[in-house]
Amino acid sequence: MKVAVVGATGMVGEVMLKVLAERNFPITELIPVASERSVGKKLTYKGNDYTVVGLETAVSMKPDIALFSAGGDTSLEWAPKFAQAGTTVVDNSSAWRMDPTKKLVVPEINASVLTKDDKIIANPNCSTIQLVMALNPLHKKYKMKRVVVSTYQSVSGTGVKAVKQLENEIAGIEGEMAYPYPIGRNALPHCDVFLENGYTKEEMKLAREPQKIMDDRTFSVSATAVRIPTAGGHSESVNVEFENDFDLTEVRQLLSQTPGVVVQDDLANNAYPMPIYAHDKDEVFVGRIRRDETQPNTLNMWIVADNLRKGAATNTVQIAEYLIENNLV
Ligand code: A2P
Ligand code: 11C
Repeated sequence: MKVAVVGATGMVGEVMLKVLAERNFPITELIPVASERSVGKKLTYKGNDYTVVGLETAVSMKPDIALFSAGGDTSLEWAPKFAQAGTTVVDNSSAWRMDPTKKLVVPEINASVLTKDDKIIANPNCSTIQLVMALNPLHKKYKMKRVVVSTYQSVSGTGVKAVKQLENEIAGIEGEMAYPYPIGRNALPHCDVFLENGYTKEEMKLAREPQKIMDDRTFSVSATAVRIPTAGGHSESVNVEFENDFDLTEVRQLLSQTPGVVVQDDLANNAYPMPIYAHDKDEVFVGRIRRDETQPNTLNMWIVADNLRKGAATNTVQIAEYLIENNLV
């Protein structure tokens, strides 16, 4: 496969290259793509040097697959141009996720919706992916009515500038600010931009994307998204009300049997998911599984995953793997 990585010099792009190499993705030709600023720069993949090219050049090279993570505007403008040239695009931005003509895919849940005609495929938001990975098996068994989620999100979700801001604050150095306030020793109830309804865009991604991925509008999700001074992954406190009652042992069993999910829930040994464990791993970690004692059929849990891996790069690469395995490119 001739594979373009658009945004190869960015935070997610770098992890994409790492994940492609780790998983031995069948690449015959790698095309690293970034902005004009980076054209000519060298990148290393599996010990070989590659030169970064611009978008125009990349389209003309007609890759089989293009993995995009260069921001929504780049995706809106360039994904259709690649698609027109015959390339299948898997896009990690928010540009196409809610477009009714585009599929929004977490392979463990709904890869079967993909066909040869899908030329632009959307990768969900990082905080959505880890949430639905844990919700899906429980929904199938007990049928969800309502989910209330509060997130504790890593600065790596904002990008290099935010990681640098946190590092600078820890080191006591003044520098550029990615956020309107300090992030060290702070918590910002503000991920992505504010919308007219008073929610942030990140909160609305959490409210809408799960219904599309799980192809079910009978449940609702209410979200509060918060940025905290951590770097390794996003955490989520999740309260789920089901139509049917559940058994906690069975819940743990269902989650343990779900590919890509790891239950970390041993209170006697202080074992629960944390970003420092989830960092650099592909799995979604679930713990603090307990009954909400204030109302029937309701569960509380804590979900953590590396937002740059399963939340972004790994999920994108898994979609591409599915396309190849099923002769859809
Ligand atoms: P560049 O490094 O040349 O700016 P991050 O999210 O970590 O900031 O990374 C964004 C990625 O998207 C980088 O690889 C960046 O390239 C790339 N990118 C940003 N804007 C464009 C653009 N207009 N065209 C192509 N690539 C872009
Ligand atoms: C965050 N979820 O951590 C974001 C990052 O819609 O793909 C990714 C933004 C997106 O703030």
